[in-house]
Amino acid sequence: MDGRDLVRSMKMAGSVQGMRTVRSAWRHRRADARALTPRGVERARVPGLLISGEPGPGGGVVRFARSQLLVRVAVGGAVFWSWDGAGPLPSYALPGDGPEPDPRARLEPDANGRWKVVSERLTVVVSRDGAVELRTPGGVLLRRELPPRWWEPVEGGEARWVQRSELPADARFFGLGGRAGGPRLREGTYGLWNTDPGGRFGPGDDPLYLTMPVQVVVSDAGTHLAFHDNSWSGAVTLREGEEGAGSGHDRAGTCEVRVDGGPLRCWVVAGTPARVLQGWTALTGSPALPPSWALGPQHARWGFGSEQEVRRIVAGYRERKLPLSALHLDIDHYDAHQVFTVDRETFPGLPRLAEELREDGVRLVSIVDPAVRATAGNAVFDSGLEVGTEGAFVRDPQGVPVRGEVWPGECVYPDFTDPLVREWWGALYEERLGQGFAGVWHDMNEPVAFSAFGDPSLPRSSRHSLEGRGGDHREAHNVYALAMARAGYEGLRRLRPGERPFLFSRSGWAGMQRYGGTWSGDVATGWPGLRASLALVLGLGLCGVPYSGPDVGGFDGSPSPELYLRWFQLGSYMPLFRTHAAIGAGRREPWEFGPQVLGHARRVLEERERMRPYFVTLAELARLTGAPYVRPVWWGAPGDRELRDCEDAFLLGDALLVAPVLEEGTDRRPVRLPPGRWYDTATGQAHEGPGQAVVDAPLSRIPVLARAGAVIPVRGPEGGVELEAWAPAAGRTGGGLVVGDVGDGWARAEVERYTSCVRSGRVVVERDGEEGLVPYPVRVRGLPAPSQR
Ligand code: MIG
Repeated sequence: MDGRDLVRSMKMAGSVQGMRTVRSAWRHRRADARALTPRGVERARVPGLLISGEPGPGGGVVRFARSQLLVRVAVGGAVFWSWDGAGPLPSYALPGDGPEPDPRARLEPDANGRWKVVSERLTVVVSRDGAVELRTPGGVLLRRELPPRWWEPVEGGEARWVQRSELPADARFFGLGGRAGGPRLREGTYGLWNTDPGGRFGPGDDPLYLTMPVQVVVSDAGTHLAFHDNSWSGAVTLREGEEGAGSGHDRAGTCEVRVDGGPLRCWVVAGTPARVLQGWTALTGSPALPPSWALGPQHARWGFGSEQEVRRIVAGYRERKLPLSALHLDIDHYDAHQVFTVDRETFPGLPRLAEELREDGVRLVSIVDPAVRATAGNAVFDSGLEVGTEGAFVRDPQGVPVRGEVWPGECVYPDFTDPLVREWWGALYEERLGQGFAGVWHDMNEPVAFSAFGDPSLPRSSRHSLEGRGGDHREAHNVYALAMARAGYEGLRRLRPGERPFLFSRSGWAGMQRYGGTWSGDVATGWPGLRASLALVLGLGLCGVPYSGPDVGGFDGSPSPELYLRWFQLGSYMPLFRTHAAIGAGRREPWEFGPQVLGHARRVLEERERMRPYFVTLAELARLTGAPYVRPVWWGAPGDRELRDCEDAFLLGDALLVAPVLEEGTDRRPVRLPPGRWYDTATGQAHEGPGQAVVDAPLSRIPVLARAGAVIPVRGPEGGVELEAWAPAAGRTGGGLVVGDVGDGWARAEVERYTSCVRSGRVVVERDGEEGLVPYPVRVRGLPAPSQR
């Protein structure tokens, strides 16, 4: 037992469920002890010396004494390499068959006994001992993979492996999925095993719900993303390098990926940050476009408890004229916590309630947990037993369904890695739609089995279909939620083909964005939790999952009015803007913190609604290009080291720089500015970047700066779109993109492009094409510089 275990077992001790979690933990431990043979004696292996090279599609194969290396450049520029003959498939990250090899890239010998593959964006150089270098077309080193090392059990079984790499001394690491300690990942070891930390988490907790072996590395040499396509448990150890101040004695940054089994294969995408994310989404799929209402303010609570309470809350928003787009029902509305049921006593007329709210412009969203209570008479359990020849549930090596303790009691777990199970599960969402829900919120899908000690999930020996290949939980665990998301997304599409599904999920893996978004999970209430929630959204966005947001106010306890307000202000610039809290935690409605907070919160909600056209535009751009709505400040200037180290601000699209207040008692704060002129949107004051500015941050607002020249679509006072144009700096031009709101269907809006410039002292906005005519009112902000007037 480690410290976390101890806390967990103390929390549970005494209750009936506590007793059961102790029993369940022992049962899972025994199951693994029986089924998973200890690794015993292992033999280490390295590739050995290079023997020959053989060109093939997009690159070729380099043979070594004890392994072989496949290098393949894909169309689009991503580079794939693997050891021991692994190909890109099968993969849960890639939709379909993955990209085709680029026929122009070819393996060739170089003068020094090495082999190389030259492509447009990357040159791969393979040395005689099996080190693999990735260089820019100009020859600058981005990453050097040292020869890998395997440990193979002499008695047979999966080989573990480790891959060490060296990175430029100035490199900074980001990503690895959702990490509370980010956004910049400092020296440390980050687990690769989706985990419910239990109850709540802070910046020191790792791993969390949504891990992925995706690292984004930024250095003077360039930006790249490396993805080790392997879902087994593992860990990544990072160490930033150190520069020898011109002495020539730089210490390289290092990265070590250790995995407990499965293929050693990697994709690398390089270029500007925008190119990297575009390449990554080309590889793993476009982000699902949320329906427009999912870009409005949302509210949730574990424990609304009854229809009356739901009505009271929604009326509270209406009476105070606070915009609200969606309300979420948590597990307390289920009958005895069983998924796809409704407690008829407390929620007797859910479809009617949903309809009423709908008329008020409020959608209902339902939580969906994967675990199914294992009792005959529970319709979901009964129908699951009939799926295929062996039923829908994950089984142990003897073929008996694996049980775990979750909210409904003793449960079984659908095996979402089986296509038949996905189809069955997807069809169950019909019940949710029938109850009037407009979207779903996947929870507990790491998956969780309450456990007094050890891993709070399924035994690693549990069997999974893995698309018919067969395998165990060691391989399936990290893709469990991804496969559940696929089941839900495809089910909703089949059931309601005319509407874009709204789905977000606590756990997931590389490629998650194809089906929906995610959220912070149970972020601890407190100032560190506020910071962690920004880290999560930034990191996930860089891993290709653009739609996410925190539990505004934090999950547990009661935030101070100040903390609540600062969280509310930050959350309002995140794609998913949702207040939420645990059962028993304090309230999170904006009017529960006194009249002053209510007044400021109303302004925040109104501003979010005013910004809706911009969010709609950012959502479509994320779908098209993979660029997240919320971006690190170095997005457009990765060569600026100060920006790389800035963790307390972010860009919202190209136009806005948001500098949230992350500390108590602040009314002014410094902001690190990217190059160019930035206007404080509240005061209109101009600041010149790159550099630092100090801006006002009174309780009523957080600083938001607009890039000079930006053209931003906003909602006008009459409800239609208008363009907010910020004066370009002297001698400069600017612009912006606008994507219309097509509602909740599949129609595609055109991407309109606008430019801004100053002519005879006036700011002029024109549309590209259409003879320059702008179909919206334009409001100019920020004054042209005196020299231009
Ligand atoms: O074990 O459904 O992260 O948002 O309110 C807790 C109850 C289960 C965890 C989720 C949280 C949700 C809660 N769930």
